[in-house]
Amino acid sequence: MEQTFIMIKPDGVQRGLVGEIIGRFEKKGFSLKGLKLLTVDQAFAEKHYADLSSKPFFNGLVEYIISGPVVAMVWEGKNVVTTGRKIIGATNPAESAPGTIRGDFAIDIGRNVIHGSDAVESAKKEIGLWFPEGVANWSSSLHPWIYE
Ligand code: RTP
Repeated sequence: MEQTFIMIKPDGVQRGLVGEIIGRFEKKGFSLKGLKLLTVDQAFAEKHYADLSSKPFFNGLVEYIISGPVVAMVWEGKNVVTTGRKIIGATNPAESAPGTIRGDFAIDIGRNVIHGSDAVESAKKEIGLWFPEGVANWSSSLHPWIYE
């Protein structure tokens, strides 16, 4: 089954949105496979966002991600990468639809509350980076009520 990496950014943690965000993924029917609260250092944040290192906002982005604890998660389910991005909403909250996490809880692109992997391959890479110890191996007993 497909997995994605989801991170509640420091602003999401500081604003008390952790329960709300976890609830949205849970209620959709996805399974939580990994979960931890941690503060990352500059080198780690730069590695996570390595693809964006040439962007003008890169330094500010790294500062933002290391500014406080984040919640790192692995969620599993059919099409969870694409559907997770839909639940999160467009990168710029000015364009995120109401009903999405960013559409409901964010205003500025540089404080957009949450990260989600953008493809299955990047999800694998990010899960390996954030969860080198591996993730839980369990299967929800609700599967027959969620999947046809
Ligand atoms: P994320 O990786 O956080 O899920 O976001 P994304 O794929 O939707 O967007 P991406 O282009 O990968 O950008 C990563 C994060 O960088 C910040 N950003 N700031 N100031 C700006 O123009 C700008 N553009 C992007 C955002 O926090 C974005 O989520």
